[in-house]
Amino acid sequence: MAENVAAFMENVIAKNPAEKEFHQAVEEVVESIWPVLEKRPEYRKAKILERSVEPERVILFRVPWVDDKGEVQVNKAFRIEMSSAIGPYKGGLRFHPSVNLGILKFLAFEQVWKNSLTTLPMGGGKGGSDFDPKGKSDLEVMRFCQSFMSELFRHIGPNTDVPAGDIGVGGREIGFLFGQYKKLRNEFTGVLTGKGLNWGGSLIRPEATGYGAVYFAANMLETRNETLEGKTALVSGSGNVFQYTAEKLLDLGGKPITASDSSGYVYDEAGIDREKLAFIMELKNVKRGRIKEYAEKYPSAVYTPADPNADHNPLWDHKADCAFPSATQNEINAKDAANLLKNGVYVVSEGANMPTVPDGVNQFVDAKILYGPGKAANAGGVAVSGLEMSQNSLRYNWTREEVDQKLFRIMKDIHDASAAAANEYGTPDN
Ligand code: NDP
Ligand code: 2IT
Repeated sequence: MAENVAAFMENVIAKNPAEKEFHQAVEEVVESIWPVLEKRPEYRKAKILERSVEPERVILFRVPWVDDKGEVQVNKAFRIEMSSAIGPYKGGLRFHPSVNLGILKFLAFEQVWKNSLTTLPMGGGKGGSDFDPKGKSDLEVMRFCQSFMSELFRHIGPNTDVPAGDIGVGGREIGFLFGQYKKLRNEFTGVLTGKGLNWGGSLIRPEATGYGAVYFAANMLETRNETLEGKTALVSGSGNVFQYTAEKLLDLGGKPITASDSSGYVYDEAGIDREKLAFIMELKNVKRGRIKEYAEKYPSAVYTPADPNADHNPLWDHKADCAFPSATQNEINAKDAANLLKNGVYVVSEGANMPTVPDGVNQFVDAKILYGPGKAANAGGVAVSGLEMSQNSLRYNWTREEVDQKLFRIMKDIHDASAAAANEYGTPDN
């Protein structure tokens, strides 16, 4: 049995070569829970940690589909069923060309811990494909989703495994997937979350991850008797998590000043107000355009194209109070973290999964800023997915206010439980 974190990680790396994001996610968790294991030898004896890094099941399948030119395309697809210890496997689907086994295993592993933090009865899983929805027509996306579900349907179910959205999978994709599942099984059931309202979806699910990340930041600020009123925020991404982070920041008197996509970012010193946010929502959700168009529409904004050879991301190099990384993993490197601290940022609430490299996390912790790691700060999305499952089981719909209040309460409880654990294990204020 491994005697320490380094020995445990050596084994994980040897058994799972070439899965660097998975190694990173596991090491972060193992480091932070090692003090608990030292106090609870029965967990070590039962090899809880060793079990937690091996998925219960991995499904790997091909997705053939026909593009608009009549050509056959073939994609790789996966579902990682990581843990069903406390409920059905639960977690999103990611459609992005970078998707591979290691990335989905990191996400599935993190999902297990995140889902347990919500206190709702959900195990953990993640899936997806290297399919790139960008530039595809609605009909191409539909044909891909139907073919994807033609295999996945036999592995999932409302009491077995309940997928949802993630990068590249939003309401449109969930609709196509749900329709195909319903057809193949002849069953109208809560097998996916993030569904449209007419198909058993929950109010506030689209908003939940972004709202939750902002509620988590507000909870952290409250420990210093502060609020988000008047605070400026660097926010990355321009998809689901970005949009509702920006909306809730505006609700609470904050001022988002950046937005990005994989091509570049915009800096708008005047602030992204409600009208500008509505423009981004239309641009990204309907027109499926690029964030550059924001700077063409609003002269107060400056657009900077992404430079793949740069050693840092200039989005994180502006004066601000808060940062909400909401795009993807490892988007804040060590230099970015140093820039954030240099520019006065003292609240970091992670909407994305694992957006900060380990060196960056250490810098935040050492600087004693208010830092909310993804598994806690972005649990609002899956929490409302859990509430969508409850409503589906009840065959009943709660109001916006009811769901929002439950989300607010869950985020506060996660914050308070994390703070209490930090106190108990000798790192108060962490
Ligand atoms: P979306 O697909 O809606 O938006 C993703 C945004 O991030 C887009 O602006 C996209 O730009 C940008 N992005 C994606 N990949 C990269 C990359 N490699 N480099 C630079 N920019 C990139 O996804 P979500 O908003 O749903 O997800 C964002 C993050 O939040 C992810 O880390 C996801 O795992 C996490 N998350 C999502 C939850 C949810 O409920 N949706 C819940 C919890 C966490 P482009 O369009 O150019 O690719
Ligand atoms: O990373 C995540 O928590 C999500 N993409 C949401 C998962 C879910 O099942 O709602």
